[in-house]
Amino acid sequence: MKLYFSPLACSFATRVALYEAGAAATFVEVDPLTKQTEEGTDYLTVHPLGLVPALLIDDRRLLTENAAILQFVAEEFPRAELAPSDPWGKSLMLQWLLFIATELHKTVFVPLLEKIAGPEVKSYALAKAPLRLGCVERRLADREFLLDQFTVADAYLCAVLNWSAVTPIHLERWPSVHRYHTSLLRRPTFARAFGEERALYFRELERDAPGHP
Ligand SMILES: N[C@@H](CCC(=O)N[C@@H](CS)C(=O)NCC(=O)O)C(=O)O
Repeated sequence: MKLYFSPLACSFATRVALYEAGAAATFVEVDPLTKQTEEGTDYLTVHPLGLVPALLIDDRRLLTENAAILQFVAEEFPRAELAPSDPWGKSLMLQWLLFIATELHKTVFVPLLEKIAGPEVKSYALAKAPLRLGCVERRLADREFLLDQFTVADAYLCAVLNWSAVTPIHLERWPSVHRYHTSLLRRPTFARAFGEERALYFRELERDAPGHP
């Protein structure tokens, strides 16, 4: 399997899921600005939207959309127990994956991170944060993970919460969310993925800085 990723993007969740699963995978960096892969190819020929993650499963199958990829990894490696096995638990995990994707990732964080989004767009996104993070706060008040066990939804939520460091979202305002995020980053697979991608992220910033040849 080959994961196309950009450092500390939402593909961070897939990397963590692959580490948790003990999957044999290679990782190909995509520059989000130029859409060039580290292999020297144009990523738009892999994924027409140029978005990460994309998971090349074999020479016939390419999966896109983080929620779908995360579910695939959980199903493909059942012994890692990265998802519940009962219908209710599976549906709850899907509920959280979709909530994270649509209500947090795309509604709140993308506009805050997007360089071309103007102040009105950013205020709109910021105004959406308290209700949504409040939901997560209540969910996590008396539990370690989103569900009764660690799942790939936790990997996705962590990837999104990581972005609070570079946005005006201060997680301390939601103490259970803050505790959860801090504790996930201590988990060995997360710590490994974070350390690896953080180094690549700083290289990416340097490479894409204005004036850099
Ligand atoms: N719907 C996609 C969205 C993925 C997405 O937004 N990826 C971001 C990184 S977190 C990206 O590749 N952005 C580059 C761009 O917008 O050109 C999914 O859930 O996988």
